[in-house]
Amino acid sequence: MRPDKILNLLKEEEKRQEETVNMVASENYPDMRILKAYSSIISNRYSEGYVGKRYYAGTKVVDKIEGIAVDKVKRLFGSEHANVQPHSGTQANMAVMMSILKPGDRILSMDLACGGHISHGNRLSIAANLFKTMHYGVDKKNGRIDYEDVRKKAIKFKPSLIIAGGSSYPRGIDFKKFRDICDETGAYLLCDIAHTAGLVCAGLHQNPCDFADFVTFTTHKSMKGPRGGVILCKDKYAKQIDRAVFPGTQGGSLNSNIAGKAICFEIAATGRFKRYIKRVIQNSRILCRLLKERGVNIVTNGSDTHIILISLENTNTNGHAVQEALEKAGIMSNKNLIPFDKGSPKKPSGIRIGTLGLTSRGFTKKDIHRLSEIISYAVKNPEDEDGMIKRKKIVTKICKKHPIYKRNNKKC
Ligand code: DSN
Repeated sequence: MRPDKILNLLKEEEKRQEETVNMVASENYPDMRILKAYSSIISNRYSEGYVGKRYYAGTKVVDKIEGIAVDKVKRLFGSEHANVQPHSGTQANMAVMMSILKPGDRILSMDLACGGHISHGNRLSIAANLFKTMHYGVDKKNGRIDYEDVRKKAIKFKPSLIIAGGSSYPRGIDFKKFRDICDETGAYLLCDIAHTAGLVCAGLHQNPCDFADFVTFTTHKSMKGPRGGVILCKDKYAKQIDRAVFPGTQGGSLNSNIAGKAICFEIAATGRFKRYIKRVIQNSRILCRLLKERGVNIVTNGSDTHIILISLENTNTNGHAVQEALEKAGIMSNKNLIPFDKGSPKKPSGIRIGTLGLTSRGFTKKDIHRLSEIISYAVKNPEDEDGMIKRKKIVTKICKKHPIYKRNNKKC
């Protein structure tokens, strides 16, 4: 194989991204300057260790970049300490667990089907081999976290760590209530804001740094940055967190990602970013309303974030079939479990969509209106291949109006 083959495939992917709508709730388009930093020569360097304490020579510039990233993210969230080296959100969560728990300790976290995350001690994660996990769920009537149930489970299970947050919970989370439960039961509190970190920066979600012992997040979702994870914590945990990341659970840091993170944190502090997040939430609410008007069921009956979880319960289809139908129309989404799902992870009863990417591209209300027609058609007629292919023309036309990178990503 010639290396050109891969470069050509990258061009093919660029075309695919430009011509389709990415409604995967965990993905976004970073600023071009971030992409540039991300694929730069700084990735040639090893820099194991931390700023001023490296195991390699020639890390003067790397130190400056990581120092800027750490300072900026601390200021952004009002945190005492930050570690910007985790390669991903899962790595960040693992490092927090390894920093404070011993094998056999207990974790209380949100059930995956109710919106949690695999890395929160789900039976499929490595954490499940080391720690005992109990999950809390949501209220069957409204799909929202039942804080009294979390409290009762914490009193009974006596966990060392309680985790708030996840990857498909569409509503805001009351971290203060989690803090109170942790104080009552003596547990550490980890808030995983992988999805909502950008909303926190924009002041449109409660800031967990006011309540949590540890906060983890990823930089590539609502933060609109490079792929990667971050851990925030109080100074008193700084040493053990840093040790748990390197050398505990990771080797050399990805300097190019850290350079991208530094730019991402700079942008996230601007008024333009705040306005972008506001539009993300507005678009999510508009889309929820339009889908409901077209008879589509939404878990929790709406959203406070960019995440919309469509329920296919009581229909004769499943998330896999709808995901495939939407892809034929040029809309990317992902099948997802919903609370109390009777299906399986491969054929769950939900489909998760989000408004981060389309808002970055500047989709208008009219565009969202058209998308709502296509999504509701796919939910009701996933087998109609011709119908979906016909609708792809509409999607391609909308996409052409809103290129991702042609304007140097000047528009947020
Ligand atoms: N895979 C991410 C998501 O889709 O939310 C979480 O790790």
